[in-house]
Amino acid sequence: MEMKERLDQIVELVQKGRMNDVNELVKEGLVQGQSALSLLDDGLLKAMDQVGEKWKEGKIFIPEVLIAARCLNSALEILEPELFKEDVTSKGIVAIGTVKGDLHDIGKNLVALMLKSKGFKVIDVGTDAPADKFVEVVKENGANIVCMSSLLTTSMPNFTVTIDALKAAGLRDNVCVAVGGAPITQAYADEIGADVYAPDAVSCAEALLARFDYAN
Ligand code: B1M
Repeated sequence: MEMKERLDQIVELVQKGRMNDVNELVKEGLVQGQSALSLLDDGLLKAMDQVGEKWKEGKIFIPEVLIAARCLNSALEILEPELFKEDVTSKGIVAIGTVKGDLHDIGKNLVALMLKSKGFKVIDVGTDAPADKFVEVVKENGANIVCMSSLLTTSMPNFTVTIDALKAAGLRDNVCVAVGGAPITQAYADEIGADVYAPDAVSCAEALLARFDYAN
């Protein structure tokens, strides 16, 4: 199958929630030398963009969005080892989660994947993660970076709640706080006193690498 045809099929089948078929196409693409980044950007993420648009226009509903998201998360697991081809040495320990009140995990998972591929050790705090869970994970694992994701304007204020909890636990000065998610801006990150804002997974990994790549 041609690469373009495979990508088109992935875009279509993710939207239909055909997880096994999507996984097979992704595996086949990798075997035939298609790049993991192309399968991600031009296939899986393109599909999710279209899902978002259709949902906004009222053409599809939450169950369809959910099954598409499930497909994407499953295919990400297949792509993960391929995105790890670099020589990995730990650059820092990251506690990453989606803040309380928010269940969106695709963006968070992508950021985690990119960070792992750049040599960071990543601990997933999960979704709907309360401030004290972030604090607990930082303490237990000696994390020096906290990445928080929010996709909802209603959950964004929980960045501040988490930063306050880190301060109360005496940990704020020991960790770099990075924030991101569709409604987040640099101005908002500055306003709440975050150290890093990243608009996407790749720039998040690059920004943190620039701060923590002691080896180079
Ligand atoms: Co939700 N949802 N959703 N949803 N959902 C949005 C976000 C929304 C914009 C849709 C819309 O109305 N157009 C809207 C938010 C509006 C707002 O607040 N301004 C919305 C809403 C309203 C809701 C509900 C409230 C709907 C309802 O129930 N009435 C509900 C909330 C549930 C909850 O969380 N408590 C809800 C539910 C859901 C589903 C469960 C159905 C599903 C999530 C499934 C899942 O994640 N497993 C879902 C989805 C899939 C979406 C859309 C369609 C897609 C989000 C996504 O995964 N994008 C979304 C519409 C859209 O964005 N077009 C929408 C792909 C992903 C790769 O991008 O997450 O932006 P993103 O991540 C990027 C960057 O933002 C950045 O890097 C990532 C990769 O480059 N980034 C970070 C993200 N986190 C970062 C952290 C960092 C750095 C960068 O740390 C440093």
